[in-house]
Amino acid sequence: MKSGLVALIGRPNVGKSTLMNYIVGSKVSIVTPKPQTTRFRILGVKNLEGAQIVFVDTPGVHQAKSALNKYMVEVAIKSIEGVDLIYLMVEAGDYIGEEYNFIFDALKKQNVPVFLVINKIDKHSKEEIDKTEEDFAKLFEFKEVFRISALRGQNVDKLLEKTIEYLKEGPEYFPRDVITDIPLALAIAEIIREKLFLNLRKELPYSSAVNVEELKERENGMLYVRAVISVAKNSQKGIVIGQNGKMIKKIGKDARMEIQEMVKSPVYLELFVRVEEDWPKFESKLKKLGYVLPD
Ligand SMILES: Nc1nc2c(ncn2[C@@H]2O[C@H](COP(=O)(O)OP(=O)(O)OP(=O)(O)O)[C@@H](O)[C@H]2O)c(=O)[nH]1
Ligand SMILES: [Mg+2]
Repeated sequence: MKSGLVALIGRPNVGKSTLMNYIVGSKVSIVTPKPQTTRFRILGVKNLEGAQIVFVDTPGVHQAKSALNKYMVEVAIKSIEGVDLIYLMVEAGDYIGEEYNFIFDALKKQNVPVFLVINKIDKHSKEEIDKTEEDFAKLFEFKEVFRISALRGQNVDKLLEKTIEYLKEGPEYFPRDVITDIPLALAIAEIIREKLFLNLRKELPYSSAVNVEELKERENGMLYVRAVISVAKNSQKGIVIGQNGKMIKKIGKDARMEIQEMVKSPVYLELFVRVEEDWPKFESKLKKLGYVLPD
């Protein structure tokens, strides 16, 4: 039996969560076209014959200013501590910004193999991909390099095969029927947050947090969910609710459909919008909204 932890790290939007979901075969981490979607460390378990790989999805590393952004980067950096293997994921054709100094410093501190995983090859030219590989290879000693499309699953089998080769003998960390470590309330809150990201524009997704405050199975088999969307400004509250409640209804419906699919029972979802003045700027408010560093 081989087992180990494999962390995915990289800039926002490169496709870390997409890759983890593809490998695990289930949507354990939310995905949107907007950068900075993931805010937590989320585990995804892949069971294979004779091996168990525990993937660690992380928030995108970026140049952070607000307390929320700093928290996200800290989660990412902290999440690679103690893992057995790291994938540095990049998008083909991406520029190498200053945040890479930070990423490479963190990688060097961990004395574990690092794979360069060049993603989104389905939408970039061979020249771009070659150039990306060449540029990154100058900056760090990667053990292996892969060119993949997480969206289409291209070359992911090869990546997995090599990953297993690098893992050591070890126990199963999770029972075979477990695919993630996040509790149901958080999984539901994340689905709602995904719908906020997909339906809202500009700074709104970045000013929203979601907390499930009540989760109860009713006698008729229906799951009752009460969730609070926290926004940073009074003016944002109106936008999230929308004219005649149109926006919040749409978000609620989108979320409810997906939650129902996940829990396989009817769901009654009640959404409330609360103003937590400028919450992304304050550490104390982050904690209150559940943004606590993993241990
Ligand atoms: N064309 C293409 N798009 C991809 C691929 N992988 C991911 N995407 C898209 O890229 C966007 C971002 O994907 P995510 O998986 O959320 O990226 P992430 O790295 O987890 O982003 P953060 O959580 O913000 O750090 C989504 O719209 C995905 O559908 C790929 O291989 N090809
Ligand atoms: Mg993500």
